[in-house]
Amino acid sequence: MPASLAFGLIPYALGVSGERVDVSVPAGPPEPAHWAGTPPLRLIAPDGTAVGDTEVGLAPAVMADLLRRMIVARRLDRECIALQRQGELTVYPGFEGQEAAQIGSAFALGPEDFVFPTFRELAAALVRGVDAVQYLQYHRGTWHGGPYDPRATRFGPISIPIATQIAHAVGHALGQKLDGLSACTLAYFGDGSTSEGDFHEAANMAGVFGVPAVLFCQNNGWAISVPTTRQTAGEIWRRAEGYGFPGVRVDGNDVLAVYVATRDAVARARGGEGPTLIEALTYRVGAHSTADDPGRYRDDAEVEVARAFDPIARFRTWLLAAGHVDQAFISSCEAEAEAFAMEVRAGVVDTPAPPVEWMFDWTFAAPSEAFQRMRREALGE
Ligand SMILES: Cc1ncc(C[n+]2csc(CCOP(=O)(O)OP(=O)(O)O)c2C)c(N)n1
Repeated sequence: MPASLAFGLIPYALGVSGERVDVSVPAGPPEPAHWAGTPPLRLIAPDGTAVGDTEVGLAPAVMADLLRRMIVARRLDRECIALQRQGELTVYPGFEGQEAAQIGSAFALGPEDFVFPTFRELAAALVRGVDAVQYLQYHRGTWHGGPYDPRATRFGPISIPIATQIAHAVGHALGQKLDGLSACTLAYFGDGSTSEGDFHEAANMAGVFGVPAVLFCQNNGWAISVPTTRQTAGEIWRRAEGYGFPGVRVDGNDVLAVYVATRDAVARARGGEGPTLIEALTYRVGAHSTADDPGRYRDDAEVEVARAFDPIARFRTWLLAAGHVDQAFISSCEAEAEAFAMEVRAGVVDTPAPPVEWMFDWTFAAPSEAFQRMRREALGE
């Protein structure tokens, strides 16, 4: 029997003469199923030890700030779920487990770059300086897209129709190129979105026109109840080759690796070298949204496997060991996160319902007579 035939979890196989051959893999937890295949770019291993060059051009204080942002974002995410359960938000899609993918990538952008998000990028929005209370008005149902100013923050409106924002991003990037600007446009999307025609059309156009865009896929293992392993038979990052530009696979739970992959892709875009597709391997620890019950389709054991790859624990371990932070710093981050979550909660709860006429006022530039009649009826005029 060839030595390559291992038996389940038994860390040895039988050699050609029947002797035991050690085929145990290096110590470490089993990876989530959708991480199989090509090893991703990784600088820090799940246990917090460096496995790549962690000199990425960020000062220790800046790296500590990345950890702070992840801690603050996670605490707010959990508060948002509590707010929804208490009836203060209508529905909310959590991002727990995806903090490194979002913060590492958004952090690599400059103020002149532009982001086209899905509905799950609150952590990236915070990096861009979007006001959390304003952002959450979308989920409170008091505004269509969050009253933050996409032009000021260079963070576009939340996009619910999956993959549509990729086409918007590519169009925006093409416009920037035609205007002769040296700026990059980044589109976030999930693994499920890559099965949409919009993804193909946008990626194809990005390649043909060589637009300055980063197509950033957070492969979190699930598209509601469809696992990545049933979403696509190939590896997402490899699709870039078919469109004529580079693809990168990165450990999306390694914030430094995500930062480096995105920074390099942004530099390519700004330098006129065209788009890059990044597949960040991550995991959606929570439900798809507060309207979802993952217990209907996914085994809790799978979530436990993924927890061993937690992005915050990993980076915290490495930063502590490197002497870049101490326990007091982490405690201060947690205290800040708590205070911020309470501040955002108060802001959300205090948000008044908008005037009824708003839903009429900003729908049509030239409202029809029938539409104007509806407006008068709704306002009792
Ligand atoms: C065009 C379109 N089809 C279907 C839906 C319903 N829907 C909402 S989220 C989602 C799955 C998205 O999965 P993925 O792209 O992997 O992103 P994730 O939710 O995991 O962040 C679907 C099918 C939608 N919003 N838009």
